Amino acid sequence: MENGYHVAVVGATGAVGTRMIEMLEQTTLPIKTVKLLASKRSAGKQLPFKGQLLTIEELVPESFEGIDLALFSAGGGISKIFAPEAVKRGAVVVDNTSHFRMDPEVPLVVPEVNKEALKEHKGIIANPNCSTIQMMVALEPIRQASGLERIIVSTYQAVSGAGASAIEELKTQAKDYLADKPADELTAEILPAGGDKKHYPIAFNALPQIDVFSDLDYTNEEWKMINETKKIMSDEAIKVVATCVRIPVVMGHSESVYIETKEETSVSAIKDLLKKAPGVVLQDDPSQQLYPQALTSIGKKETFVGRIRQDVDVKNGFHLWVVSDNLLKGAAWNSVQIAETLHEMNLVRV
Ligand code: NAP
Ligand code: 12T
Repeated sequence: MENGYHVAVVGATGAVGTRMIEMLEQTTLPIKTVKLLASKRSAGKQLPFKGQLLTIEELVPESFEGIDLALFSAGGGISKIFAPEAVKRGAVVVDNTSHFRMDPEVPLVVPEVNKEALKEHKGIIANPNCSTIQMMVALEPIRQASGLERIIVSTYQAVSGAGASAIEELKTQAKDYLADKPADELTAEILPAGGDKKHYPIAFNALPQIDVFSDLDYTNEEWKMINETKKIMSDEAIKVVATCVRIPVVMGHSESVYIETKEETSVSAIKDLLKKAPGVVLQDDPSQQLYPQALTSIGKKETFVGRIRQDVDVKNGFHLWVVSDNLLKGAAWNSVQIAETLHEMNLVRV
């Protein structure tokens, strides 16, 4: 790096990519140039960056000549092919897709939790799943203080996690429904999962399927939460189970999280921990009806935690409500924060 990095954003026109550009406008990272990459369809279009218009280029292997840092968010298939091409040309890759996450050679990082894992990188660092990230930020301080025996999580996920076209699908269905179109005539082509056989309306609905079905009738999104938690917390023994549900919210994932700690603790001890925890904002005052909400999380980098209660039967059992902007801490901000952390640790090198 000579007084600034040459940065590339892959998938710059997408729901995540556009928020990455916004995070790069705000970052403390020294940046010399930004290159925006997408498909042929977008080549030649322009997007603003710090008051200038940058022209989008078609992604090709040579796009990475002279690039120091590449942020990928254009789908797993694109990362599989092009992340190694970027590394070959000397770039460090932060990948937002699920493609490399469980590769033992690839660190899976939430900076508040396991930034030390960055030291082992061999060119590619994986950004965890959005639902996993916010849960890790909320639970790591509790794990450090009291240990974690098990986690049972149910998610209430926004459509923006499934991309810009899923946001459009919800808006169109909502408009049609409010214009008295019968529910069974709403057009559904994307959700619950782009690659699956059947599609159902998300407007005025709740769909207990995110990504496709896999082993034991859990969905891939549920397996991601299970497997990524064990990897990030470096604890294969931690019991984790998830039910992932899509709801008709545009932005902000909400989660009902039940935990059992290894050691005895209390609601007030947990609240004290979370008040000081990095990346966490405690919003917990039932007397004022204060609790985290998807709408108020939009545009914020933090993870919001509230509704903290002791279980009524299990001594070491606690319930929490955890909310974050899925496109920021869940994707774009965590990636740029990883890049900032790599810079601070002098690790922006292959
Ligand atoms: P999106 O809104 O559909 O955007 C997709 C982006 O990928 C667009 O910029 C698109 O460019 C680009 N792209 C598609 N095909 C391409 C190709 N052949 N070559 C180059 N670029 C191509 O999707 P999104 O929500 O931003 O998500 C993108 C990816 O990020 C997802 O597939 C997922 O793997 C990952 N993601 C991760 C998380 C997380 O939990 N951390 C959350 C959401 C998404 P065009 O405009 O030119 O088509
Ligand atoms: N299917 O990067 O649909 O693992 O909300 C993130 C979000 C996959 C991922 C979603 C998904 C990922 C979604």
